[in-house]
Amino acid sequence: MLRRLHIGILGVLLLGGWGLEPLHADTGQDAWLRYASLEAAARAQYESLPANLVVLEDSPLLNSAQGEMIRGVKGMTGKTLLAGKSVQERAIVLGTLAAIHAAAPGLALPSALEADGFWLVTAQVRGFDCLIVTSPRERGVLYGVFALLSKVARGDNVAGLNEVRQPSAALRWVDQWDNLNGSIERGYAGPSIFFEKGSVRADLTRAGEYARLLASIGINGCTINNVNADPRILDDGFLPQLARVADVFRVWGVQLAVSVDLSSPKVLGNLDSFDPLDPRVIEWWRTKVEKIYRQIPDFGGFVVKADSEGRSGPSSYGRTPADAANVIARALKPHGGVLFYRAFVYDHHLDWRNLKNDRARAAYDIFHPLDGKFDDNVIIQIKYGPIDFQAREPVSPLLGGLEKTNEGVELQITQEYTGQQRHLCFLPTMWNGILDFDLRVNGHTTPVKDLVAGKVFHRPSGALVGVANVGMDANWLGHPLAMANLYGFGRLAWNPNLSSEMIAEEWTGLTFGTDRVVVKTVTAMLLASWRTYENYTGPLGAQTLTDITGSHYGPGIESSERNGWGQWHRADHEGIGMDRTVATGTSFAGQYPPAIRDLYDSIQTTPDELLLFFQHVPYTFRLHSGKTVIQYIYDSHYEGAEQAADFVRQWKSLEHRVPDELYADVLVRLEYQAGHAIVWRDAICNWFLRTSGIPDAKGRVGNHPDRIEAEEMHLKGYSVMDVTPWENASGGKGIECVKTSACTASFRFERAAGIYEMNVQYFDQNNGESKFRIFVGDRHVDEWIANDHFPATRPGGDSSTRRRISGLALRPGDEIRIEGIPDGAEHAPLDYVELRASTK
Ligand code: GCV
Repeated sequence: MLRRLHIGILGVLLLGGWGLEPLHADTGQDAWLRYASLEAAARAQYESLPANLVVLEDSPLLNSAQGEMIRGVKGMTGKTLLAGKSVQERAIVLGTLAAIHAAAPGLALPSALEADGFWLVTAQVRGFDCLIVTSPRERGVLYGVFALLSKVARGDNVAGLNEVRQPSAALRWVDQWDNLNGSIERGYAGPSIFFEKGSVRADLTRAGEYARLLASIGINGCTINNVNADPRILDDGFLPQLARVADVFRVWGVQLAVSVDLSSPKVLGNLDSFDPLDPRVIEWWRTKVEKIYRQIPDFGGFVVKADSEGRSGPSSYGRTPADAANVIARALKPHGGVLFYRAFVYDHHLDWRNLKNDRARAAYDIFHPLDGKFDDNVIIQIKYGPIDFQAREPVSPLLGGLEKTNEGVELQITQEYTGQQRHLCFLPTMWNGILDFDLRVNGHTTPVKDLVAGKVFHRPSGALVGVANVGMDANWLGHPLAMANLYGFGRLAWNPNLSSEMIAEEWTGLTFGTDRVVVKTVTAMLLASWRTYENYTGPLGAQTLTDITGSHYGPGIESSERNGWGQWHRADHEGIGMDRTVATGTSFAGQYPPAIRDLYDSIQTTPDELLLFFQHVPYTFRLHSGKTVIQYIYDSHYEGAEQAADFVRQWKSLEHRVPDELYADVLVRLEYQAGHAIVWRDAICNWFLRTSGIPDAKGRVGNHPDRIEAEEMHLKGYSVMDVTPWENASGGKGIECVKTSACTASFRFERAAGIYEMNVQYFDQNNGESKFRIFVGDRHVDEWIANDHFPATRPGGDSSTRRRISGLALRPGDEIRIEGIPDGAEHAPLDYVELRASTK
């Protein structure tokens, strides 16, 4: 999390000097359910809403629906609805179809409404004009209430409503990767809301609030623990704790599920085997599941990660994933539970020297031959791409490779490879492309959204699963704008036909209110952000060129190469890309239905954005755009960094239009992102320049006239260090203060007198809190403590960050001095200083 406010001298003056009323504090806890008071004009149109609320049945879920309706209307209009049990006058009426039918027998109900779907309609009940929210099930009524409130919050007309909404897929789940000790794998927003020190938290308030948020976007299941599952989750003693979570979920219609480890019968059950076909193992699963349902009657089911990244699996006994999945699914079946078996199964010890090896092939190679062998309550959970949540991947061919098996797509809300919630990256834009992608199975129109809804092959189940990883941070995901991804996932899981534009606008309106300038600006930023992130990180489908074996955060271009993990881009001095064609490559392209295979198999037809995923080409290869690959790499990285800088400018236009704390919080993050985009840009451009030997036609790469390298300054106490990999520091080097308690680095300013912006590029590790002080001559102009939390214990691309000092008056001959005071293992490391004449 970024917790320091980078507000330079001018920034401080501006913030303090505007004299406008600060907008009220907003921690982000209520997310898109703020129910903020509507402006007078917007409120006027809801004057005619009935003053009464009738809930026809009594149940915990309908109580939630009732409470939500009252809370929402009160917050937005100031009116308190009068609750009742029967219609005596005009009312908002909530009830299942059966109850509505009993209350208004003459009303023709929509026949096609299923399960979680709902109907919002204005109709007469007992002779009174009512606004009815109904569904076959109570959960659908709750969804209807949220939909109605969302309309009001966004100023939609609710007079004369007649709207049926039906979810596309039956199962719309989120997975949390929470560990029992309270940490979260790939979580970027504080500790778990479910677990603490090996147990379920005593206080589950946040878990309940999370369930409410999930319900508001139609999510009906949540797996609360890491797919790298701790077997103790199934310990008999743990089940009552799980039941407590189920209790806080139930009132919001969210079913509890857990990830399980396949070796549990052995590790936990003291058997000498976990062979899925061993009768004792079968019995163990049966008994365990029975015990769960005795305590949690509406338990959702299990998620299994097996034979993957070191997890135990059926291969230990020569069994297939179908053998393993069915045994557990049969235990769940009598209780109505489902089993998600993840297709993320691959060998991470591949021989990288063998050019035919390809991790991308694994899911299809393993699961396609098993099509039809899985029981009906098994869903194969397939990551959207064949690798692993990269910023750009083709759609997994397995999504088109199962006709007699249920399947679900797994999307990643937590931004593991897309900036870890320090960078703005709105993912529904990418998800639209995935869900709309037509795999042409059997030569027909078969978009992913229909395949995963089970519509194409008339499967009993279909699913969209999002890995969410919210944490205890008040605003759930760390970056205030990251919640657009959770919201967007839920909306797309319900209706995959929604466009990212619609989602962005909806979310912005709900989160920030209806100020058109705010909605327009934030929506534009969100919509540009995924492509921007891709631009300054990984080009042309080469995948995110990040530190694959470590943090998955900053640049780490060669980390993917010469190891068994198989995320290779195979860049050398001549060219780049994985040859995955049928004729000369790994044949991965051949896993797609013919029309798509042909598209990706030919270098002429492979879309530019995926070129390097499918083809190995020389740097001089010309894209469809006419640009060479190498020039595209340079240009896209410069464009990306420029776009990231533009987010700062766009956000600044919203000062005093969004709450002050939120404004400042987002600004800090966007400024950091703009700086980190430069770190990415330079690392990648410099690496490709050195590797290819081909200069940037625009002369930018390697030329930084405004930069003063720290290693070239006058050093007192500081020593020069090599940074590895070299491309993650300007010039491959930085300076560190190792031997003394304080060091200085100084240089003379020799440019024209004027007002300058100075960026100090330094490294902020998480194993110390160094202090920096800046002087111009005797003038103390700034100081700060390097106490951000980046995933780094040494200087490099993960820890590289910048401090901006604006409005700095400089004259030729001035001495600029940086004083570094090390702390712990962080040696006040510095990379460079950049001075730009201020445009103001
Ligand atoms: C939970 C990637 C992530 C792992 C994750 C794994 C998975 O490899 O880096 O943290 O494990 O995917 O999806 O199982």
